[in-house]
Amino acid sequence: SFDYSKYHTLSEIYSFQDMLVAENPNLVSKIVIGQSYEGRPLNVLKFSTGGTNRPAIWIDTGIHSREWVTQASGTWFAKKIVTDYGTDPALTAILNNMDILLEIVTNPDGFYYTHNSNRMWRKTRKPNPGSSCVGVDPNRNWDAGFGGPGASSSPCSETYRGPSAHSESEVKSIVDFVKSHGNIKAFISIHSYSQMLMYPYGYTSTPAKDQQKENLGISTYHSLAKKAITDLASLYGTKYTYGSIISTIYQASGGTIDWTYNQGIKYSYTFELRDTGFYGFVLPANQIIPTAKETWLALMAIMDHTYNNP
Ligand code: 0X9
Ligand code: ZN
Repeated sequence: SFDYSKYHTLSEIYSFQDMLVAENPNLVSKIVIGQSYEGRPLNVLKFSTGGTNRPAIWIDTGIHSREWVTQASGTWFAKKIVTDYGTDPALTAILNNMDILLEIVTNPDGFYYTHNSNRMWRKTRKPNPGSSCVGVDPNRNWDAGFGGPGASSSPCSETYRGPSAHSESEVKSIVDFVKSHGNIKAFISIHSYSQMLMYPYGYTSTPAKDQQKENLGISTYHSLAKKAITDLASLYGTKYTYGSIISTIYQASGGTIDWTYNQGIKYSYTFELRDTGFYGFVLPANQIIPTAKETWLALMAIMDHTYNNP
């Protein structure tokens, strides 16, 4: 009944999450990790076949609210996990040993605002004292090079870092969850657009330790990204570039995966999904399912590698 080929409102996605839990109680549960500035729940779907505090893979979509193909893909991933468990051997093996944690609407206040006021809203919706401009960039607010180049100190900027690291509830709730969980092995943060797959760092050009580690002459980090985008392209030929954030897109400080990597989560990756700018953030709905399907192949490559090389 849920139409994956259409964009959905916040309340429709909240209902979808509750329906998925209700229909698959032995596999899916909902964790509320906090609430947004405007008081909305920050929901994480937990896919688990049992155990206690199993090693986990984290996936988030929609931290930038206008990147609608990401939340739409997130709902498709949720359904795909439920469908493939027990039939796809690779996913089944992963879920028999690990949990998958999926936050589909990581910035619900912004997402609500994109539906009701301004389709191009990116930031949180917290007012900035002393300014008429609203919101903080939740991908500049993490305590990793916070305040450095590649973020703005101006509340009116689209890349405003905020008054302090983790000032945004939407960020702090994930920080607290990741720290208290303590067993997250892969952290994948999904944005759009640009068709890129990146790994740390964004705040510095100093290579991440795992980029330097050589394995038969090629860094595992780099070669896993290459495998993931090769698998992605195998479906429809969609071309991705890949590499560290700073060398692939631009310098960005206070970003999500730089923080998770510095917490010890080796498989920290970030995607920029379709397209390369023709439609940009306003990707037509007929590209949702193709985007989700091809991205799933890349996610499986990363998840399978994490499972086999924890
Ligand atoms: O500027 C950003 O935050 C990212 N691009 S976006 O168009 N999605 O806003 C690029 C920063 C690199 N880090 C991640 N993609 N997480
Ligand atoms: Zn983004």
